[in-house]
Amino acid sequence: TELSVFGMNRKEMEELSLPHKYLIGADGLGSGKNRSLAESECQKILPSLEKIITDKILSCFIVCLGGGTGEGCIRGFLQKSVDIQIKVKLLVVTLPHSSEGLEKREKALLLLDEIEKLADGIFVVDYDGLPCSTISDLYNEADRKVMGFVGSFINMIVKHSLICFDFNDVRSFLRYYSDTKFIDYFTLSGNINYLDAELSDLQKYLPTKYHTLDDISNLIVAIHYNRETNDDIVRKFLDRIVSDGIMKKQTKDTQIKWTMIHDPDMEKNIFRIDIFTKCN
Ligand SMILES: Nc1nc2c(ncn2[C@@H]2O[C@H](COP(=O)(O)OP(=O)(O)OP(=O)(O)O)[C@@H](O)[C@H]2O)c(=O)[nH]1
Ligand SMILES: [Mg+2]
Repeated sequence: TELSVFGMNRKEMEELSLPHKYLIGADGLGSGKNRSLAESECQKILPSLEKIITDKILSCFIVCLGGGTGEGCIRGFLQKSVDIQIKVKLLVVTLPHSSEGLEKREKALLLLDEIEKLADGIFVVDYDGLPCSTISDLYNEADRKVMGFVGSFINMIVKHSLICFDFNDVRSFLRYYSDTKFIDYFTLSGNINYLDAELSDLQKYLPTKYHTLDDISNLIVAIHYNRETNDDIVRKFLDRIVSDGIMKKQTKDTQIKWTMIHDPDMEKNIFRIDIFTKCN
């Protein structure tokens, strides 16, 4: 995997200790909150983007909507990846908080609507839905959510999985049996007893604002654990949580895929369950 960052503000970019940084625009002074300036400057960086993504099977674009640079560039970036036929184009966006201005939010939602068709899967972090009392708490929580989702989704593809689960499973999760491109995600970790109790009420974790358990078309369950975990415990986990727990709760039309991933940094006998869903 490779992480690249694009921006128009030289000072902000200098603060990032990352190897692959691309400055958009000649002066490095930012967009001046001007989306159309960013849009035209963005055209000049597209050859660099093409070089980065051209041999990749998946491209994930992360953008905070609400300002000039991100909003001005995201359409051009996605269009380029459509043009060069990237197999999976994932889009992660944050939506500005109402307190930043209702007009800003409206503009961001409108843009999201317009670029939806260019992506294969979309994960949204809506700042209005985060229970935080200060802006810096909000940004930290949003950062955590973005990193959690992206880390978990990409790991599913790049890490060796113990069950026959591969890139095409992810692709079919994104493409089929669903009318929407929007992905929901939640994660839980703990020992068997904790997970057993929590998962008895799956509904509690699914954002009911968007859907209920009945209209879920598609579900991926990624289980992370340390393979040093006692075999009996793994067996008990699979019987109780996977066979009886999660699987039994799906409706008959739900497509479910699951995978198990070894994580040497995890404590023994602890499991982490990441659940990705899409709805009808
Ligand atoms: N998670 C997170 N979100 C941020 C942070 N800073 C800003 N945001 C959000 O990102 C949105 C866009 O940031 P801006 O700086 O306005 O936009 P930009 O894309 O950098 O473009 P410019 O207008 O050129 O600065 C804001 O409206 C905030 O909602 C941060 O540090 N963390
Ligand atoms: Mg900015």
